[in-house]
Amino acid sequence: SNVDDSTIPRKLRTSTSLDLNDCITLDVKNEAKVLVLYTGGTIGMVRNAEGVLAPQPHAMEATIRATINMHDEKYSNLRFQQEIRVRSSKNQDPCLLPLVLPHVPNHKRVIYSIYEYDPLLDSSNMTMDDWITIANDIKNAYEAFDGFVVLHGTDTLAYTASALSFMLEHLGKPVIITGSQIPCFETRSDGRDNFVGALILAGNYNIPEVTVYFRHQLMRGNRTIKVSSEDLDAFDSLNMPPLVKAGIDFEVDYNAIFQPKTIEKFRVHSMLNRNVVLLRLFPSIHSETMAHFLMPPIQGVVLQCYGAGNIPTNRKDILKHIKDAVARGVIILSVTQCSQGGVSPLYETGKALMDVGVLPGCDITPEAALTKLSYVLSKDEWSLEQKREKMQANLAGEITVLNLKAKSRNDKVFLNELEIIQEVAKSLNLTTSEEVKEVEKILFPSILCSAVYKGEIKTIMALNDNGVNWGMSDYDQRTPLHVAASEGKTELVEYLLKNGASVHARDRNNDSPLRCAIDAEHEEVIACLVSCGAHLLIGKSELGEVLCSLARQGKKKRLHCFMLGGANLNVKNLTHQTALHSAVETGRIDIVEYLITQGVKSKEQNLYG
Ligand code: ASN
Repeated sequence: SNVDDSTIPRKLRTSTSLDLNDCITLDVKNEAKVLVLYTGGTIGMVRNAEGVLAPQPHAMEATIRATINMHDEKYSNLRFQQEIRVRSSKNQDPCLLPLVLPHVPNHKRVIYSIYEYDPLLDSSNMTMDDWITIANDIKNAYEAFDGFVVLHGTDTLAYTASALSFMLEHLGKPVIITGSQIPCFETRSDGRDNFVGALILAGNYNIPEVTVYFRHQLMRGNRTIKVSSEDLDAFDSLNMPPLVKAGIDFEVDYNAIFQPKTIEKFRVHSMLNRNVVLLRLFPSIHSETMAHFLMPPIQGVVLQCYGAGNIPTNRKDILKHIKDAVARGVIILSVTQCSQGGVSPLYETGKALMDVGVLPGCDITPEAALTKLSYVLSKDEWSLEQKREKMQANLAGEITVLNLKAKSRNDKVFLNELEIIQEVAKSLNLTTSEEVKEVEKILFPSILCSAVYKGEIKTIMALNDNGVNWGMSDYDQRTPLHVAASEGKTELVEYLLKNGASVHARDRNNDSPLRCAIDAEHEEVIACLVSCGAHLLIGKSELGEVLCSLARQGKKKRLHCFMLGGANLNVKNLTHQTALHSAVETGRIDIVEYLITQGVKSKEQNLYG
């Protein structure tokens, strides 16, 4: 070329660049799988011929693959080379290998796949049907992934996040919704950063909620509102602090994470009632407008009132319309027009509404109120009275209810165990409360695990009464539930699950509490965990390998535990061998008998016929 060589800095011309990727090592145990549902939005838009932004199909994934901080091509090739070989041996076209997020220190490798919706939508074009599609897609892929990221337009993102928080019942894995204000194809895009943050969080942090990740904050989805159409800080959660702040490190507020209190499997409620309306009061509103909004087929109304839930009490016509609608069985929920705070019966003008049967919506957002109403009204199995009760209950962290159980921090001091923290602080000459807090943060999870290990019921209950979050993990990323499962303490497993412990948490070895219970052969614990939705997350051939090896060693009870944990005993290893092949080969009659009574097919062929 004609480029004058002297314009290139000397250092660049002479140095041989060091390719760090050549030093890549696989760490299969330290991987997390995330499914990305790409529904549309600015994040994947380009300007069309008229100069306006519109979704661009089939463009996002290629761009991500070519972006070095979003995809590690070398790791993916090395990790999935077997797949490449198998496909080429079968003369199949080479497939697109999974995307791999480059290494993030102290975090698992995130392996992810993007499932692109057709058509991609500007979120203003989305409807309740799209929420149902997203919910069902998550249901269908639930067991195969550790977490989910939904790429979504920002305009109606808060509605989708709120709706999903109710529809994904007993959710045990993270579902993180994100998008961007500037398309990811543009240099200044905020989309890449939002996307990467969401992937890391979905694969690494045990936050089993529908959340929104935007501009370095992870917020509870049903608390979020779009606050700006221009700023990159487009979302806020004004009535609740964020669950995670992403600075140099991810700072997780474990105590704020919503903890489910039931032993139930994850399921999707895929029906919504569309006869709902959001009505914002304004001075001098027509009586007819009001009446019209409350008319059949409307069954639920979110009434955005002034300030702390006030309406004009001098408008008897309005109150009469409301009273008549409530009498017809319409559920009316009052919320505030303010972006922060909620409704409270502070004023005469607010009490008047309660007197005619309007329900107070506390500090719920209008988006969450509308979607909650739509969800609750679609539950045919609930009576009108039950529906009214549910509207006032905290279903998915959408309203603030005072936790009477959670005592003030000072009350924790009476726990003997916490004296350890004071002792350690003293011996380290720590003086400031910040330093002591830091020690507490490090020691607390280990104290929880140790109390469970020793079965100190009184301490555990006292910790629970103090509002502890059972999702905290020790230095090995083991949660108290891992410990209880390994030790076969069924009652404690049940207690922890009923008090919010996460059934899908994984330790440093990538083991779940279920895997711990299987390896320690605790049948009762396995049954309890399975009833809460626990499942094995292990590839078929890897499972085949484990089962064959157990059959060869004659480990009948362990095989049985795998079966109780959901394993298919017919599964094959890489050489197409089943546990039954291995048992026959090694002459383990009792294992052969056991496998056959479990319905294992005896006519399967392995690679050698
Ligand atoms: N109109 C876009 C959407 O909601 C806005 C965005 O994503 N920033 O799809």
